[in-house]
Amino acid sequence: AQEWGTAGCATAVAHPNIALIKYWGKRDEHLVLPRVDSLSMTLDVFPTTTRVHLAPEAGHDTVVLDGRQAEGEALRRVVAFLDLVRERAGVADRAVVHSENTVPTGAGLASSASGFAALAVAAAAAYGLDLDATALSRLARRGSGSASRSIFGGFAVWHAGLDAGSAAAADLSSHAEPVPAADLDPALVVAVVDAGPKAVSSRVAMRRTVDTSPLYEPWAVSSKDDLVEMRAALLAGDIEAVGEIAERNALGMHATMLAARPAVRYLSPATLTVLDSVLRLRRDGVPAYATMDAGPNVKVLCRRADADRVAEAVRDAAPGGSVLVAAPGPGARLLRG
Ligand code: 2P0
Repeated sequence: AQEWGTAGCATAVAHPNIALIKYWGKRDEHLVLPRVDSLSMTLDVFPTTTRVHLAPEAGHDTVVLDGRQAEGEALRRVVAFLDLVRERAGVADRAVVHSENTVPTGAGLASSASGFAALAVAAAAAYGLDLDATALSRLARRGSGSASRSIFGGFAVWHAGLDAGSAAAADLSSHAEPVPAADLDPALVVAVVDAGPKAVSSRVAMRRTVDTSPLYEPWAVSSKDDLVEMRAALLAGDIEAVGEIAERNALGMHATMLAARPAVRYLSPATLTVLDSVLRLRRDGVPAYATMDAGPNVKVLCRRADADRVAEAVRDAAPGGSVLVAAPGPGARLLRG
């Protein structure tokens, strides 16, 4: 086994995060600069473990995802990311990357967030870059926007960053950081109603939404207010306010996609059935609030004390799916060995 943090080889683990204020839309595709600030909770489930070791003799990078050699777009994205790390480190060596996901890839459960957060931490260490969490967040962002938030545990806000000035200034200013929160003791009940890959990638969908949806700008504007209110609700430990803001922000994001031309619709009949069950829970006095990402699956925010009841209601609503209960999880970190 390698020593911890030994240059040349490193292994890191990262968890997915679920946005309560969504990232949707880029203002710079190359630098992965978003149009809006976003805020998320990192989960304690579905970690990705990634090992990077340098292969000085090799003429190309090798990327193995869940035991299968990556090709096409998936390979291209990892190689482009490693190129960025190599450029910073001044080391030209190719690498071998092994990554194991425990989340269904492409199902709107943010495997790219845990994936690029783990890759950023492992690759930086393997190439001998000494980066703090802010710099790792900035680096992870270049792989996938939402990965910037998975560098941190618990609640994190990803700053869209400066608009004026140079590209370098914008790049420097766009990273995540932890968000202060009172003890909410939250749970996130994840209802996987469809674990298959999505029809339209979030990258393509957000581009089309920004380019063609008449609802995009109004949502982006209201999202700023949502973020201000969300920060206050987190500080106050007000889970009902946190949930209400998260739910309306997510529904608004989906509205922007539905209004895109052609429409992007990730919500399925099973999604709506689960949303109905969440409404019924609220009518019965259980604070439970839904959020959905670039897929049909539903994540329900509630108090940890109510999680079993919420999970049962969601399971009854979507009998074909799988349901699990997540809690706030840790930030990305290096592993020994
Ligand atoms: C989010 N999503 O805030 C939003 C909500 C999906 C819906 O971040 O193009 O995979 O790699 O920067 O991070 C999914 O987008 O997109 C995402 P890229 P990413 O979690």
